[in-house]
Amino acid sequence: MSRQLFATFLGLFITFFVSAQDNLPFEVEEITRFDEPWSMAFLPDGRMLITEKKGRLTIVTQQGDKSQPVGGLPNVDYGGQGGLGDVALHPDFADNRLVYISYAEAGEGKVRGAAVARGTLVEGERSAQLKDLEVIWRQYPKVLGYGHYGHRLLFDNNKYLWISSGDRQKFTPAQDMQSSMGKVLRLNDDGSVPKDNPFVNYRDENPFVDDEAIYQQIWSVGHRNPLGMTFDLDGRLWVIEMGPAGGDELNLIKQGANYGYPAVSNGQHYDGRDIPNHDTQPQFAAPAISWTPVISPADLMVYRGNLFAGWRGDAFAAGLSSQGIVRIKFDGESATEVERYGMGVRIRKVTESPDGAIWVLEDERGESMGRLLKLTPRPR
Ligand SMILES: [Ca+2]
Repeated sequence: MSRQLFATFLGLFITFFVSAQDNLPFEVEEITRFDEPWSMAFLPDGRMLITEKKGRLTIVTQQGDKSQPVGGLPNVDYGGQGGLGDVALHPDFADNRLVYISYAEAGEGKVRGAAVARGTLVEGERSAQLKDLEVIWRQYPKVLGYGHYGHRLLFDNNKYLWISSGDRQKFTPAQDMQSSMGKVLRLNDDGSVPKDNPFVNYRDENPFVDDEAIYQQIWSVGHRNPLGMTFDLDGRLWVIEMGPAGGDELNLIKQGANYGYPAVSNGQHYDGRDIPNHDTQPQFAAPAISWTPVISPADLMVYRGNLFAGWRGDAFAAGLSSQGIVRIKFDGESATEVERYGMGVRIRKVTESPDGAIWVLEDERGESMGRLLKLTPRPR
């Protein structure tokens, strides 16, 4: 390409990018940058814990000052979609300093699976570490491949830990009660099983099922790659998942329900094989929203603040292939996409600081490539 042509393209690109940003209803401020950041959680003092897929956990101030990497983390199995994943604080973090992380863990041979560990965040003058790290959950079974770990973490007000567990691109395990793949799980904060989980007594009617430690964890069945989990203001649990070719889904999660994958989907397999649509088999819970073309949802949060007038209670989905943020409005048990904000880059994570600003991580690989952005209302 000639330099002149290149300059023309660059000019067009800048014009497009600047005008696109001008149309956004918020100011976008770059705070700092990371290498493949995956998730973040706000500490009570307003600083953030931020994960990077290669295995780094960092404490970051809202001005962008980074700590040394937090010590005591496990070896993560970095590759494909795997690596260090989510980070969440125990609801009583202010008292117990417990931090939960999810990550891809290598097994014997070439198999691997998601795992969740917790440790106590201990901060010295110049360093911090997760002390007494303890693995409290392992995706079962470990399988070949690098995809669809899921492993989003969420605590509710009753201190239950919710884990979204992807199908690891193996399809049928999402319907198998002897696998934790392709499920939404509910655990106690130490990884044990709550006695009122919906499938605690599953073996009474299914005597061939032998591994009670697995099916008792399950809250809902038939998910593909659920990457976003959030509660709405009324306490309903919503999960957003990547569909196959077409058919990304937002699902209202109900105890014991089956969301159909891979028996039904509004998308089709990547090799072109058809999957029956959701409406052909009403025994499976249908999505509240189904997206074709896909948005590739990587995260979901319900906005609880007041800084953005009129957005309280709305959900925001982070979009990878859609390179933006999707705003969703709820009406009881139904949901509608109301607006989409083009960011020009794959968005991995969207969350909220205690003051109501919206914080975003870009899904970009390479040292200092993925930006941490702070969004605040544009003055009118
Ligand atoms: Ca479904």
